[in-house]
Amino acid sequence: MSGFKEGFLWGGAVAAHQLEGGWKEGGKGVSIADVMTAGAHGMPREITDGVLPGKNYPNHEAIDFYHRYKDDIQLFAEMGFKCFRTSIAWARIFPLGDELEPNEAGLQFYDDLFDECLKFGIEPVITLSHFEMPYYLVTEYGGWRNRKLIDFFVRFAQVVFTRYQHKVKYWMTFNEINNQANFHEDFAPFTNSGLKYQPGEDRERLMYQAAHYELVASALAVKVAREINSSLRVGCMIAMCPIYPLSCAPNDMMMAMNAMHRRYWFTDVHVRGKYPPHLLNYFKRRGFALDITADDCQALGQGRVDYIGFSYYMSFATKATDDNPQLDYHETKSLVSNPYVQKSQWGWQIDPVGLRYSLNWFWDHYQLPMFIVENGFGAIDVLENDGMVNDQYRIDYLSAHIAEMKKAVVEDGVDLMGYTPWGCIDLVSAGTGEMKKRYGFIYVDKDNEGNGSLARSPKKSFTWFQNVIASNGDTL
Ligand code: P53
Repeated sequence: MSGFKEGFLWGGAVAAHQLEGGWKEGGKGVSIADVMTAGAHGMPREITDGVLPGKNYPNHEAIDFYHRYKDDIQLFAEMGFKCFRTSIAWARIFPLGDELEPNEAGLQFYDDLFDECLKFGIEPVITLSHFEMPYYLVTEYGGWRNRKLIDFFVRFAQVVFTRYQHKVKYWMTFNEINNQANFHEDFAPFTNSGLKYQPGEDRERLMYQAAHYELVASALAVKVAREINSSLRVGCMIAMCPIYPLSCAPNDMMMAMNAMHRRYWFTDVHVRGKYPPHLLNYFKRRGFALDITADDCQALGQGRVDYIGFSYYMSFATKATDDNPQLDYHETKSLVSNPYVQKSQWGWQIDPVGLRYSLNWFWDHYQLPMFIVENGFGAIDVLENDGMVNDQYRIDYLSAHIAEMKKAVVEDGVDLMGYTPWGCIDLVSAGTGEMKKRYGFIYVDKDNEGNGSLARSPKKSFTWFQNVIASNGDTL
């Protein structure tokens, strides 16, 4: 007996822009993912002003799931998936984002996709906004700095909840909404919120304002979902990288606590429906006068989420320094290397125990059911002459994480709904735009430059994960 619930949601996770391709098919509008070039570790993706000639935009074709989803879902079914997490590309449904009427061809595509999943008993788990808002909302409205986005998002949510209510039960609003705690770099503010900064703008204040509008939009979406169909379950989606103190020096401990405050207050608002006092105090200390109305606060209170979806890849560590007497967290300066853990080739710290810690941290704080909707190991795979990828390193990573997840469930008693490893089929990396940072159980023949036949082939981990699911987590 493994200890995982009956009906535990084993599956895999992807996001529309990272695998669909078909960037102009079926009336789809340009999304923010369509204006990001390919980068590499240490070389950020470029965010261009529209789609420019001569640049490599890896998401335009991605792995062509748009045309190949039937074959891919068949492979997921072979692995025994109980669920499949993907996102709805907002720009397929509202190509510009501010239309009053949705695009029927886009809606039809997801009807067909969900039907194909359900045919195999695979339950779709859907993120509404996963780094792919319509680009027009950036150029015309300035992205989520604009309160009008709330209405556009809620309309989108209402349309898809209504349309798919009998096909999709589990939803999430904003993918990794807290990534933008790193507002120092250009990536997360753009992918989370469609923010591009003018010189001299206060990035931090703007991040809090955009996040506030998103949290209100999320809460209103939760409310709308309940009105449409009370059996729908809507969660938040948090990027969980727990932040440890580098030592037991008291100031290191304080620094770690402050860092956790800055990265995870988003969860407080989603779950408790109000801002934590530490953050309101921080706004005061920094002199941030934000546009937060009484109606907003009421909406937050009425749209509390049903569960906590989160991704877990790595833990972080931090320490106090003399030049930071207030122990304020700065995501690009305050993080230090943890000497007790290994790193991936992209510098991500490998820490299975951190997953058990994270599950307990969420459980202590919120006592809501949890869903691990991403976890995985981005690595360079080698296709052998016999067509096999011997990705034992991926099996080692995932089995160590599942073992810790099991301890959290069996020994610690957390309430866990499911586990969907990231990039169950190789896809375009969000962070770098590379193909060679692979996560899949299924290899896709395509390289960073866009060459390859796009043929699919199961890796060694495919059979391994099949056995994990078949044994409900007993056979690791
Ligand atoms: P890639 C940063 C830290 C943790 C998760 O990431 C992150 C990021 C952003 O790169 O993103 C999530 O592809 C995200 C997925 C993404 C996946 O993790 O950079 O939800 O879209 O692909 C893995 O290796």
